[in-house]
Amino acid sequence: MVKSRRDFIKISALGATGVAVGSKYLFAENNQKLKDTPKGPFKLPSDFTRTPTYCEVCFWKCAGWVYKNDKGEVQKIKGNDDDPNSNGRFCPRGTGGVGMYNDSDRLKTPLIRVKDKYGNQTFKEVSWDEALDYIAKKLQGVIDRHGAECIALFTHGSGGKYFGNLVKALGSHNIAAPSYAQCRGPREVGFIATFGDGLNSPEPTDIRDTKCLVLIGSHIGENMHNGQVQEMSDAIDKKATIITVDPRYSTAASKSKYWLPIKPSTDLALLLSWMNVIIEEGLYDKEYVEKYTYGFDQLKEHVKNLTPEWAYGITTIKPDIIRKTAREMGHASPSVIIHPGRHVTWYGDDTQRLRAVAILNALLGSWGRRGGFYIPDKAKVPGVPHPPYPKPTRSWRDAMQGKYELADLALANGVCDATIPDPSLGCSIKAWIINGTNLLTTLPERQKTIEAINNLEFVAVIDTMPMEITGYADVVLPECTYIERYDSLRVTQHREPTIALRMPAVEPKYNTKPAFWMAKELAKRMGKSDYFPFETIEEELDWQLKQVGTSLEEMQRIGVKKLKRPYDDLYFKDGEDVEFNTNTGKIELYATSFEEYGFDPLPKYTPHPEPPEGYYRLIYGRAPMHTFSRTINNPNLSALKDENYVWINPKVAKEWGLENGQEVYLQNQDNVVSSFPIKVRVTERIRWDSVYMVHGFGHGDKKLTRAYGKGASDSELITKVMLDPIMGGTGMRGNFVTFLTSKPVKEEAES
Ligand SMILES: Nc1nc2c(c(=O)[nH]1)N[C@H]1C(S)=C(S)[C@@H](COP(=O)(O)OP(=O)(O)OC[C@H]3O[C@@H](n4cnc5c(=O)[nH]c(N)nc54)[C@H](O)[C@@H]3O)O[C@H]1N2
Ligand SMILES: Nc1nc2c(c(=O)[nH]1)N[C@H]1C(S)=C(S)[C@@H](COP(=O)(O)OP(=O)(O)OC[C@H]3O[C@@H](n4cnc5c(=O)[nH]c(N)nc54)[C@H](O)[C@@H]3O)O[C@H]1N2
Ligand code: SF4
Ligand SMILES: [Mo]
Repeated sequence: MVKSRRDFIKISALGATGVAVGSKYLFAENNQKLKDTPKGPFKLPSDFTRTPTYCEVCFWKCAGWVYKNDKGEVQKIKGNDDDPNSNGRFCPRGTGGVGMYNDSDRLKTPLIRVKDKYGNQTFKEVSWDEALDYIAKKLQGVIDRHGAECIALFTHGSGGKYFGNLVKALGSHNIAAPSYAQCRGPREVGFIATFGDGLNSPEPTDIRDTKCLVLIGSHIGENMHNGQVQEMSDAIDKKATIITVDPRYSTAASKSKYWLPIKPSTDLALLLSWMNVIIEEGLYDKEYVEKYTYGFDQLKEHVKNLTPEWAYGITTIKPDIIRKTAREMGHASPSVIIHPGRHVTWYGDDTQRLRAVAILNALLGSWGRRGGFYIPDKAKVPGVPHPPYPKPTRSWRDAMQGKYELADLALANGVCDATIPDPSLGCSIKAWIINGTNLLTTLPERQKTIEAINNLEFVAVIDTMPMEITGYADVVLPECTYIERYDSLRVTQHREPTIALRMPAVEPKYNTKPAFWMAKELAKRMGKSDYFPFETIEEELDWQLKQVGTSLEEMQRIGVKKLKRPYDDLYFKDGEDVEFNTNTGKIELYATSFEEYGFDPLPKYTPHPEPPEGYYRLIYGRAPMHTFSRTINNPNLSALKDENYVWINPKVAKEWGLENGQEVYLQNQDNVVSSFPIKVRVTERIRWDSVYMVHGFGHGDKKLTRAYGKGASDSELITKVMLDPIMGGTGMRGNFVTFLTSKPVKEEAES
């Protein structure tokens, strides 16, 4: 096996020595006076105290400080200046995170279902002991009857680490997050096939020093991933060329030299024609391609006829613009980034589209180069010692019948499939633990998710809010918010490795608890205490931190610890020999691993279904002040935006007689009608063949007093997926909608 360059990077050495402290770390004693610490850009009263945290509003995981007044009340959350993910500044959602703590609709105490099995939140309030005993008994029952392999965990968020430890200790490896097969999975697989390395998070895009940034869908500015938004703004100040490819005039498009309003679903044709121009006009980085890549001749032959004129007929982008933008990239090379995007599960051929993105970056020599992609580094913090996990004999993969072997993480949709009984496969999954993921709005094909749930013997949900998913739980465990708890250390990659601490600023409100405590209590009840060797999370964190030369006491004071990179190796050095973690040890323009598995080693364009007459493609994205469905009820953030709109081109609006602000219901190709109406926004900023809406709205639970019935849910209308044959991702942009000016009578009679 050929080693990747990153394998040679040694464990980061920490300078500081640990300060020994006792085993109790009560947060109240560790608050510091603001006057002892550096001041931020604006002044807070000097009797304010602060405690470190990292943000849980999205998964960029910015590190910051929670400030309290002299009465001990939370007042403000701000970034930590030493944190590379935030550079001391939080985005609007992170600042509004305090609303999550203050939300009066929060889950307040453990709940056990009392009647009508699924969908409705009919629960009785119970004590923690009752809830935990009940879960332990139910899980043990599943293990006794079917084996531990019939337990699955869905998770998105910090507590997943502790529930993951529990589930693995019980003997199951069915642990899936929607941030893979519903998000960045195809990108990781496409880049691993090309460079031998994925991108992970935060993506190592060297945006601040780039000369040319190409955004294909990635709507940075609405997608508020913090450091990347800041770097794009720096790049614009430094006169970088921005090229945005999007059927919608996004915020990023408005900052761009070129906006390419592509016909949706045709990006792969554009990417291939860019390769054609870059190769034909000799704009590629010849030395780099010669030294580091494999398969250039095959690629050249493959794109020979895929000219801008060919692509024009498919994408509607003029040949002249395709050539001009290709030359912009060529002239900026190697300080150019064809941005890989993040939510890339669009049309089912997503891994191949992302392969094309990776190939283009390789041709332009941007991987490992300043202004392209830097080589990230990450602190090596040892895990807690525990006995080996039992080896499962089965997993969700058995239900895939040999498909998706290139998926490097579990598929949330795969776990769902493995829950729907199939007699040919033996046992299906029988119990779900769901932590911090609102599966009904997160997974497409809601009917399938419900069908899977209906086949389960037991569902436990750990959440902070009464969301759609808690309605399907047998037991609901209320987690305290991130402002009220410790969690595992934040260890993310960046230009410099860092460690960040989250600690409680205040005691948990209501009868809520942190995930560490819940998982440990369940482990105790199920005879798995050995897997949680520390009595408290403070002891566990302190032990871990001491292994790397710091301590909980130091981290409580500084929040973020910056480590030194062991070598000066942020970029490849001129002429340096590099081995890549691929079969050939080279950057594979021609993917031998795909060939091995029977997939096209070079990406091919194939057309996708078009909307039927009177229907429009449903596309979706982000609003700067919201994260998925989790923030819609947040009092601070719903005050900024409490409903979404459906963007419609004026030509289409005229045809349908629709006006700005008018309410419509959306009906999709499978006759599914949105539960709630959505207001029309007539705008030239969207192509005539598509409509656009922000994801996360249209909540159907009345317990969410601010979010209930506001706007419409894209998730409900995504009843059809285009599966990625390579890694099983769920392409979600092949759904088409039409407009109804009133709700169909039949639907009303049912509700
Ligand atoms: N404010 C905020 N920021 C977030 C998040 C959030 O919830 N809120 N979530 C974070 C997460 S987890 C992710 S994965 C990212 C997602 O953010 P990105 O990876 O940037 O998302 P995209 O899938 O690119 O989708 C949005 C854009 O794609 C365009 N689009 C639709 N169809 C097509 C097409 O066929 N071709 C092209 N070229 N463009 C198309 C849409 O018009 C829209 O502008 O955002 C992250 N940042
Ligand atoms: N239709 C459609 N589907 C999508 C997307 C889309 O744009 N459109 N985007 C996809 C992408 S890119 C991603 S990454 C995923 C995101 O998927 P998810 O992360 O599942 O998104 P949310 O809908 O925000 O659900 C989060 C849940 O976690 C709960 N929660 C919040 N904080 C905490 C906490 O501290 N502890 C616990 N225990 N629970 C907490 C919230 O109340 C909520 O129920 O969705 C994917 N699915
Ligand atoms: S980008 Fe915003 S929401 Fe996401 S972690 Fe950072 S501050 Fe929080
Ligand atoms: Mo995502």
